[in-house]
Amino acid sequence: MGLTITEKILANHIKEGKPEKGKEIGIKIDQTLTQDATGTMAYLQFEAMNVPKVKTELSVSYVDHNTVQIGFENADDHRYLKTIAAKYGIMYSRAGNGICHQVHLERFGKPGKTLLGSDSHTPTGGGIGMLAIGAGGLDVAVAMAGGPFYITYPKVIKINLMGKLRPWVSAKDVILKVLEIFTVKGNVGTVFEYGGEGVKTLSVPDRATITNMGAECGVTTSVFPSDEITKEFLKTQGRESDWITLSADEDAIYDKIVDINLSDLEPLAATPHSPGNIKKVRELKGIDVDQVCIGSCTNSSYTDLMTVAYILKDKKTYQNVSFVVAPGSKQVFENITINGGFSELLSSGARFAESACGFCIGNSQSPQSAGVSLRTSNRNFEGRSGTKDAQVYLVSPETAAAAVITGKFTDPRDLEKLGIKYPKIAMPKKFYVDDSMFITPLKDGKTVKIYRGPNIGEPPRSTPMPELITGVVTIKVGDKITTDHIIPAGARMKYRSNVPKYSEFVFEMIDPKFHERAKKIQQTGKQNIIVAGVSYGQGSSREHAAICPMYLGVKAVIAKSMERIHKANLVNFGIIPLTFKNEKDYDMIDQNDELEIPDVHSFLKKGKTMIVRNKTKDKQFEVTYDLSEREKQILLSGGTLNFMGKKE
Ligand code: MIC
Ligand code: SF4
Repeated sequence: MGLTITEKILANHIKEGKPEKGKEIGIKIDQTLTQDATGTMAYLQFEAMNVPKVKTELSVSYVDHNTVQIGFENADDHRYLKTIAAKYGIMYSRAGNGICHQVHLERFGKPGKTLLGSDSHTPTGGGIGMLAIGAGGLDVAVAMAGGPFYITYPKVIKINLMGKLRPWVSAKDVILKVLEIFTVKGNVGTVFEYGGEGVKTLSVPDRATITNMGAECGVTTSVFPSDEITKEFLKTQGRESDWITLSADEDAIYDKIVDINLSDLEPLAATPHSPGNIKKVRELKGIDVDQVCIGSCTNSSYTDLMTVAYILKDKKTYQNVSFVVAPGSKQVFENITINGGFSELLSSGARFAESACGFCIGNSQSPQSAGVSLRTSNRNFEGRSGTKDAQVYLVSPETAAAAVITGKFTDPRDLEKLGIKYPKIAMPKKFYVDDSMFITPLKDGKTVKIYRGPNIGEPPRSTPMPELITGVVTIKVGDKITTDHIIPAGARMKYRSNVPKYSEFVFEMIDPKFHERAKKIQQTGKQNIIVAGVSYGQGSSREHAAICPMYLGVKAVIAKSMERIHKANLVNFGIIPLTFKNEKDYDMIDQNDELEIPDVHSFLKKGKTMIVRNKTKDKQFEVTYDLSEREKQILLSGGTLNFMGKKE
């Protein structure tokens, strides 16, 4: 029987468990990446594991999220990360070198390898044929210490690409189409594997744009074959020797095959406030635009920026538009400069931001009140831009460029009427490469002294799971609550290394009083319980969406359904993830209801369901849990760090 690409890579990496769909397996991780916002906590946890050096083939620590440096916190964290990297054998990518996913694709991604990253967009690496997965920082720390990474053996859906994109339609439109088909929920435990003739028409940056935003569908990862195009890309980076050929067997069996004809696609946009709200750009025609931001790990490559530069050649930014460009990496920045793109963009009126996450995470360039912002990034959750009532649309670089010229939502194909031809940008034969912003770790880092600024605290630990959870529903939220809702990034992100301070902002956007209420309940000795609708914990891998609630005494989340990374993070920090057996029971719970979950240990050991008593309503209902034996043990021990301590 033939194998899919996913099955081939997994077969080479499986360490525990059997390749049976839906069952937990442990895989060997070849490479890891962290970024600073999740990395500080990940390395604090790694330190607690007492391992002298990372055990992976390659681990890279990127600084790209918290680079605004208002106050001492960011810079102190950077210095901590730098000393950790030197001591433990980790490659350090300094602030200014670029966004982790873009840089990793350029300099380190290798087809056929596994990559685990403490960032949900790690699947960007799937564009080069890696099995690249996003996870919480603690899971990445475990992988750096040589432990396996656990996933559910996935279903594999083939996305069969046919035809060829027409001018003005690009990779972003392909992934927006995928989002229209699969939506942002219900895809947990699945890998999207791209195949078909159309694959040959897409460059590695195109493919990476597509795999990057697979994260928005909630899949485990997305992967493209490694072919001649992959080889060409590696050549441009002087890394041809990293190439291997990798494709699915002709007779590979997929759980489902979905056809997309690239020739039929047209410019699309994700409308506020979800990457899954897809509309055709022509349906949005004429909406006034206040801001256009080009960049982020989704669309900040050389070809993206050069395309925009050529569209804007001799044009000026419309006077009501603020036009921001953040090249994805120093390499992109340098190469668009060498090839004239930088000066074109500058002369058109672009405001250049540093090669970092910046606007995408809302720690700069927040739009005006109720402003319409067109962005080439991947998430448009409410408030993520830093302006709660901003209307953020996700679009291709071509659609973004059209709005820069006209000041309105414009189908980029209409630019032809203005005499603008579609620029087909080729990649240079060889990129100008300067790796001086990396710091290679010392061979022996034993004597390196770790720097810890005042912002860095001890990583908090959870407590063992009680036999009886006596709790209060501290908050009841609706469907599709993202980790941005649970714990905001943006201006608050600088407190990532300081959990007591950061915890003050849990659910800030939905209910700023949550923190006070949770603290009060915690002081009475009761547990806090979160009740939620479908797809709870969408979006980022940020484990603070579990750590901070844990710190405030949350012991259980009861939801209609939950997203993969967030669920794993809850387990890692000793919070039990439960789902309603009967979704209707959600309706009979209110905030402040007193709940009791008895016999937790015996239920966890025996069965698949638990009873929850609603003391306030004098009713009871059943909840289920989908937890492996390992996860149950972790919960009983009070989180992964306690569990690992016990095993030793
Ligand atoms: C994001 O895009 O939401 C982030 C910020 O990159 C997060 C990581 C974080 O919160 O630090 C992610 O995608 O995992
Ligand atoms: Fe950075 Fe945005 Fe990419 Fe997250 S999605 S890694 S914040 S650029």
